[in-house]
Amino acid sequence: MKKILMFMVALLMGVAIHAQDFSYLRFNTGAGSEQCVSTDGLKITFSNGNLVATSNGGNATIALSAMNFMYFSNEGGSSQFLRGDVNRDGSVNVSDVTALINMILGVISIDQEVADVNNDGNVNVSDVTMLINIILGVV
Ligand SMILES: [Ca+2]
Ligand SMILES: [Ca+2]
Repeated sequence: MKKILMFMVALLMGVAIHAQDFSYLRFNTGAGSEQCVSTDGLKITFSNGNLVATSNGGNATIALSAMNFMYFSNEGGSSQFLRGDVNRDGSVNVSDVTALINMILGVISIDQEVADVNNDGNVNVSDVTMLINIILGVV
């Protein structure tokens, strides 16, 4: 019994050390949509159905209902964006609705990665609805 316990402790410590070898924790919230935070000072809490990750290298708030999976990686950046931040200015607000509508109307070119807010593979009015719900805090 004692041996099994020691083995489990060793296994848990092994996992902890392994996770610290990676620089980023990435969150996949659907096709092509990922956010990442640094593992430096990483702290994960849960509130109101959201996973809230804070670190010395950025923060992320992800609705658990939208989360596919999360994983440790040394890859940061590239596909890092806020869901609903259609104009990629770092915040989600009414200007993103304007940008999204302009993309749908063909006024500006579609940025598929950020414009497909509900991750169904298409950019259409349902993404506008989803974006407004995000801004209103419904989802
Ligand atoms: Ca924005
Ligand atoms: Ca869509």
